[in-house]
Amino acid sequence: MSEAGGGRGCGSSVPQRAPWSLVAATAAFCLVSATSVWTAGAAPMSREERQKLGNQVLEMFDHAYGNYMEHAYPADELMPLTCRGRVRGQEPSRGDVDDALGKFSLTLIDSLDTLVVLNKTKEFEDAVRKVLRDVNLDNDVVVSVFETNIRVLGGLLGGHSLAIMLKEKGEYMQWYNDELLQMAKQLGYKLLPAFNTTSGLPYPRINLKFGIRKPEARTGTETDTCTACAGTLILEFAALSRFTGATIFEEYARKALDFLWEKRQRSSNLVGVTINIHTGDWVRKDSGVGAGIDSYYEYLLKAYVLLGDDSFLERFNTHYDAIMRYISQPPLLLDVHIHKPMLNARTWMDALLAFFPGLQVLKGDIRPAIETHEMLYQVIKKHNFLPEAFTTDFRVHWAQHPLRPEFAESTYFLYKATGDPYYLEVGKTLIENLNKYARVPCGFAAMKDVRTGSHEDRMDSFFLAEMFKYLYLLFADKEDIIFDIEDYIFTTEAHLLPLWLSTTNQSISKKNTTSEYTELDDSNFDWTCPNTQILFPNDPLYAQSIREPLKNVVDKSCPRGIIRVREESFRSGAKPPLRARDFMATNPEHLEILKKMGAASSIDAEDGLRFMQEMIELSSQQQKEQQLPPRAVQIVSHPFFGRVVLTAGPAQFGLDLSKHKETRGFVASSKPYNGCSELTNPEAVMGKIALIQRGQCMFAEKARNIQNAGAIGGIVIDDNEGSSSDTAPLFQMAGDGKDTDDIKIPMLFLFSKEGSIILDAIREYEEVEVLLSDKAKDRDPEMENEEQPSSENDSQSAEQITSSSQEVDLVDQGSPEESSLNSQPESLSPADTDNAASVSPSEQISNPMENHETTSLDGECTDLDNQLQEQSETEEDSNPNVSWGKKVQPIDSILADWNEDIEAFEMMEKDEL
Ligand code: DMJ
Repeated sequence: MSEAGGGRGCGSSVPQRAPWSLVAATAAFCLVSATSVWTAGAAPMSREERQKLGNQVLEMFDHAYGNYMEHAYPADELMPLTCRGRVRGQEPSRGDVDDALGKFSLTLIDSLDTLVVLNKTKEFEDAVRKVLRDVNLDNDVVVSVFETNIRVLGGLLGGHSLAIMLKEKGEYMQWYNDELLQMAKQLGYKLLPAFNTTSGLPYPRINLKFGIRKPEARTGTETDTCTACAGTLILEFAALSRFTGATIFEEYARKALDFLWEKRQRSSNLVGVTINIHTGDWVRKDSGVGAGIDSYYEYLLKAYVLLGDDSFLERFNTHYDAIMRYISQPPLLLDVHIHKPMLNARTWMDALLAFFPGLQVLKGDIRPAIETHEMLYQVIKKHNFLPEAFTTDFRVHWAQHPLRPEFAESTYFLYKATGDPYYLEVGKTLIENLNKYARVPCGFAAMKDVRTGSHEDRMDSFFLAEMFKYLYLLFADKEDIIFDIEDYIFTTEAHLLPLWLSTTNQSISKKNTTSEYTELDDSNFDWTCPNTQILFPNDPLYAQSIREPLKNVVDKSCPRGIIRVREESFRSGAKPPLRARDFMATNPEHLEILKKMGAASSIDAEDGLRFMQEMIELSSQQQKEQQLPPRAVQIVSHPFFGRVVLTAGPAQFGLDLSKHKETRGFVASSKPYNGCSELTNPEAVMGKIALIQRGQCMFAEKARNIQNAGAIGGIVIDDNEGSSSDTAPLFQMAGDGKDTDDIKIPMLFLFSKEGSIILDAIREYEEVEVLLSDKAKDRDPEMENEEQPSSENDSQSAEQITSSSQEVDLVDQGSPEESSLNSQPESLSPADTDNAASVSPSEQISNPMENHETTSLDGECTDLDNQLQEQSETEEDSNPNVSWGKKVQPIDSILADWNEDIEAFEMMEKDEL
């Protein structure tokens, strides 16, 4: 999400609007002046330091954008580990994530207005020319309507908005004649068939060439969409209508919003996560402010700011009231059920909700914004990045982090609102972490696992569209930007739309359906926002005083204290209800409470329902945690210096890297490469980390052979060409069923794609040193200082690796390259038959959770439980509040017993509707 840079505030000239709209638009931005008066609290940051940080952001942007343009363009995205473009269809499918890729040079379009914000006008001019020359919007590819709208339509409109601004200034873009707008219009018409439903809610996907209905379209059978997907169109569609005079776009977007509003749950005023586009029934009835809903709320408030239509404000305020009543449990924001909003639907939060403090700033509700932001910052300090999901007691629930910008966005708006230099320090930390952990020679790589620090070969376009804008703006003074940012509103993808659109082609909105609210009922919300211009100068320590009590909320997390206990319990003085995470099957009192649940009173029944839902949640959480005990292979030699971290699977034998210090050494390929017999090149692997190909014998046997040759560790590389931890689940290498205590060296497993990064590096640099560990270590600053590679050099190196990976040479009999190419024999030898496991690991253990007992031909992949049990026990030790880790069995069996009850509850809930 993003917010209105809006704010024609603080005395700037404002088009005719209702007086309140002024307040909404400027709530955040009138406060900018607070920056200069700040005298207490966090130490102020000097202009020099802010400039230094701003320059650092510019350099980082150059590194990301430059590498995309050099190595990926015209592809949609850069793959920063392999330093090439991601072309849909040419890479293993990643599922829904790929629906953003339409073969339309996504990253370039998404970056257009960032170039202008970052004062790179010349580059902007070049980029616009490239878009006009190269981009085709008519590809036979199925794309997400939501993503195409926010990234591509929004990107073109943002580019157009700033192109006309520059043209008017008279220096740049003098040749520009609305070409980006024409492309935007063309794209708008391509998206319209998606709205051909009785509800007016759009289909989630569309074929850019064939639309929805044509047989060639390969889409149009979907029945559900997410609320954000249907409710995040109005800014782009209305801007398109108002820029072009073609009213149809705004009309369609308004109709979809009207329908969602109609379908809100009337007693809670909340919306669910997914909705049936034909019937309007809620498919998922959980409700929060993060994934699936986030930008629906954002667009209601911003539609009011941009379009000046009061009904959007009333809707937003009605929802906001419900959010603050049910979902907000400061500093947490926890999903609830739309029909039973006192019931939490989850015990974890997702990273997308990090936009919400920014939206609260726009709304003018600063206190909870400060609280939630502070909580999120502490999670970041613990894990370096915000994991995709984390529990209410701040453990990692989903460890990925695709370089999302939401937290930076909220940081920027909080700084604008409070002027508190604390938020500059937060921004500085974000910059440091990005450079330290995500920067790779060819761009910035998403984190595959924040716990290990391993990377994913992915740099999403939103990283350039949003992250760099917010970070740059955070440190910039007004004069650092060539236009007045406050004349624009940010879309959810941080694209800039001019606020003057509110008075252009206004007639469009009048004939639309939205305003059934001619008379506004103003009883359900305040018509005024806290005026922070008055608030902050009077109490410069305001923000700090709100943060103070939360200082240690993550380290000293005590879930019982944080999660809301229903008000009734407090009022009656009764004991708080039993929560699933506290449940112990051996506790007679707990068993007694369980028996009572579902009995007489409705409160008991509600407790019972919640308890069961939490049990399901906890159980799947435990299983999730047991799935993946990843390890890291970090390349530490030149030119990587620890910046490339590969996700590796552990072994059930050999040195346990989670308990011992990491192992560091140069790598050498073993001969034979499969490591299934005594090595013929012991001198080459002696004292090194041996590379061995998967297959043909047991993992343990390979380990023994390389150990006997004097290797200090081993990396087994998958023989299944193209396999990758991006698309296949990691697993543990199992022993051979015998005693494996004799194996003392650490062994890790890499899928083929990650393995080839090391093999390519050897070809390029010969001496390649790696670190095997359970968590990537900080980069080696000494080595880096010795040779600080420029982004150009880095890219060059990475490019060389990439090109060499494409021309595999087969000189050496038994070399890794050869073996890997020949690893799929046409007919299987007896040994091969034994080893039919050299089918893909995903076939062997496509879901480790369900196949704990599966043994491959390698005899390799087995139950993870024991080791993971150990891990979760360790974690429990350090966190006395987490006592459920040892209760896997009881929870499972209780769940089985209760399946019937759950179904009954679900029926009951249905009937109620
Ligand atoms: C962006 O594409 C947009 O902000 C969207 O609304 C949700 N989040 C992603 C980035 O995380």
